[in-house]
Amino acid sequence: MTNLPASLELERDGEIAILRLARPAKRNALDDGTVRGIEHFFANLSEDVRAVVLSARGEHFSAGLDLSSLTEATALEHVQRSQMWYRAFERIQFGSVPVIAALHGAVIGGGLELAAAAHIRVADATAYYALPEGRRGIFVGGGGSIRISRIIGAHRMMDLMLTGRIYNADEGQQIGLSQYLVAAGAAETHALELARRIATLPPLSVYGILQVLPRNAEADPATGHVLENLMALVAATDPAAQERIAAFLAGAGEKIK
Ligand code: 1HE
Repeated sequence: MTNLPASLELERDGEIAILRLARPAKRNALDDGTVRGIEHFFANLSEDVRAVVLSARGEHFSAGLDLSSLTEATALEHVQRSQMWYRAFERIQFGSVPVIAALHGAVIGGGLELAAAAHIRVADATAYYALPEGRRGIFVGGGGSIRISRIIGAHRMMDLMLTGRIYNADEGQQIGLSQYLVAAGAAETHALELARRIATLPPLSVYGILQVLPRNAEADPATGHVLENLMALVAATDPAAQERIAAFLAGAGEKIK
């Protein structure tokens, strides 16, 4: 893919794309060019990409919003920046492929908002999480009040923002900020292993999991049941599902254990 800013680095590993934040001298602080680049990348994914690993160069995943961008912006420019962050992160969350974030070191502010847009988060033992926005006199602006509060609960998010509390990697794992916790330095490798496994899923299953499931989690049960039912019907009649079920019944399919 062309048109990525220097702060982003792309690598391909078969059907997996690895997108890395690549501005370690600034602790991968997210400036406008980087967020625009993330939006562009996810909006223009090649059709042969089946999963994305979102990782970072250097000691830290991301120190959050590039604070230098706040110094001379008007209110309108702030609103426009937030709109850009929303577009970029929605592209991740509601795009066509699963995104696995590989976290290490600082996962702070907008960096945590970015990670929260991914479907799976793998953290290594060096990861830590903070939302210093409150203490800097600002507020989250990358959808964090929606995504992060849904992952850890609004009361925990309030604590992070009011007190400047830092969760270490173990604590982050306990409250669901990460779904996998691995040894220091192993997050990207583990994320890649998961991505390879995910890449073998039939596309209609992936569609249901990425598009229907999160919307149903917010839906009223009556609507949710109808949508679930329709999705189940569409997936089950797909040849990919029929082949897998037939293979299992013939003793040749994948076993759970
Ligand atoms: C930055 C940023 C940044 C580092 N914006 N330039 N985020 C924060 O409040 C976190 C701010 N950063 C830190 O607390 C620390 O940098 C770290 C704990 C992440 C890492 O510490 P350290 O000692 O390894 O690095 P450093 O010496 O603090 O920073 C190295 C350089 O990166 C330095 O620049 P230099 O030119 O002097 O070398 C820092 O200025 C620069 N740097 N972090 C700009 N964030 C959509 S709304 C979301 C709102 C938020 O994200 S608020 C949270 C902002």
